[in-house]
Amino acid sequence: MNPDYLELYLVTDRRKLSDEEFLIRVEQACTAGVTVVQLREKEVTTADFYQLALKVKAITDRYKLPLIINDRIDICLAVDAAGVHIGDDELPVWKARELIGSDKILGVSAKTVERSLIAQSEGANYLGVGAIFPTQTKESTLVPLEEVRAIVEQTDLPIVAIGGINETTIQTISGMEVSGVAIVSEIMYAKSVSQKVVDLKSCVKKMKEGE
Ligand code: TZP
Repeated sequence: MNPDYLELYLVTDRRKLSDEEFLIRVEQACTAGVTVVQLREKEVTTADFYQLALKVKAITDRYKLPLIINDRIDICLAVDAAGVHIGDDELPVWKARELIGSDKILGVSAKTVERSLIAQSEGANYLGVGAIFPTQTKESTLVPLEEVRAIVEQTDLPIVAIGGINETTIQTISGMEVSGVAIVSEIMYAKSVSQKVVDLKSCVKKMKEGE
């Protein structure tokens, strides 16, 4: 996959929003320049997830952005999303790859070099590494920055850093050679989603230039 798509990776969260407000915010983020959207839904029926995925896909299609579905391979296939992102406690990576086929994007969460190398050998296209900073969004142990560095050095896959990323914390990973950052709350619950995306994009640019 083209690692440029990982630059500013929006992971959605709908818990504090009405459906209407949620879709407006996703669309604002797409207009302002996120490079990929992951639909992440935890407490939802399959029927509702499917309907929501169709609506979000209509938005990402308009902006020619890839839509990645968190965990649910069935939903990914049902709406013909660009790919799926799986965590530690999901199917083995090779089985997920077998199910989605060779054309779809497979993202895998990894906290260690060991898990990253397995994901790489079993068919992942990119790694989501985190949480690298404390976050309220998900209960997650922190991945030390030395481990992030080791994963970057020892794998050939593009890496997206996740967890507690904002305009300040992003400076800490400057020059680390990650392909991008994945963000939930800082974008989804921003006062102005558009302005936040514009500001974060300029931070990501600096991060990639090592400033
Ligand atoms: N995986 C690791 S941390 C995290 C996920 C989904 C949540 C990141 O959320 P936020 O709000 O950007 O800190």
